[in-house]
Amino acid sequence: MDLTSSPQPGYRYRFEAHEIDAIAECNAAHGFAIAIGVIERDLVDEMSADVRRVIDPDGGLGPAGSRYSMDVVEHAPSTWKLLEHEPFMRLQRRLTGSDDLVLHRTAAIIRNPGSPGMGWHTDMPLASHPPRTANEVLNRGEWGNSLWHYLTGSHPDRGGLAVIADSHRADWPGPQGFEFTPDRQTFHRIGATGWHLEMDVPGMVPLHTEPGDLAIFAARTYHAAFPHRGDRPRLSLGIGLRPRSERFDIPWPLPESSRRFIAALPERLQRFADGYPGIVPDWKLETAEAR
Ligand SMILES: O=C(O)CCC(=O)C(=O)O
Repeated sequence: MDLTSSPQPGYRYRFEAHEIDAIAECNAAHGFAIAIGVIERDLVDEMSADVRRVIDPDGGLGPAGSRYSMDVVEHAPSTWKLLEHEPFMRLQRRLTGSDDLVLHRTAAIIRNPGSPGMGWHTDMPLASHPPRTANEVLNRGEWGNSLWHYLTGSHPDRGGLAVIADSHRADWPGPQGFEFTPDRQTFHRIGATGWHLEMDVPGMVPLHTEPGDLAIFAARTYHAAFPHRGDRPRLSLGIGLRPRSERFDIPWPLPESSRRFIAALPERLQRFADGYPGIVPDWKLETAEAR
């Protein structure tokens, strides 16, 4: 199958940035949507420069390499502009159903040409109680929609994102012919093990976006990234907010970098940092309990 031309669902999932009700309804019904032209080119360029500076300051990430920042908002002042960017915040408010939002989780990724992509998974697997990892701590709420800026665009031949339509439902049975791992983080062909790395699974929708568009998917939606067969680094950036009304206990002391970020954030944006958890990526419940 030619995955770059792809099967398409029989409904519209690409919308102009102002069609916020349609975007929210598509995301609620099918677990994903694309918002076109949310961010202006100047801001895309500024955020791209910040992502490069934060993740790969000396350009040392080698061929086929991938690298993440798990706290990009703390180090990338251009991303603070999103907090007062009305088209972006209008979407965030509509998707979370709240007018009073707090910064929750941010990430950025650089994938170099030749990188193998990422297998199918959900960011919200079945969680243990109490949460045992930083991921389980942060990815717990139904409000946790992902809004990703693919700053260099999302294209199936250049490491772009794909989702599985309707996989956001708690009772989604998985693709036909596959079975879930015990925590449902991923699935594999019946009889196989590990993460399923091939992109071609029933319900797969490759997302085509241009710089300035947003790729949106719901908390449980299964997604994957294509291998990068292009010739330039792929940059992406996700900024997640949560409704302030969501009770949220932070099990780690606020990291020093988070404190510095909060101190540097302008007064008018301070409300977004009140309740920001930062992240301690290698936090583990068992280590915390043993202390
Ligand atoms: O690289 C991508 O576009 C996908 C990344 C991803 O799925 C993740 O970090 O959970």
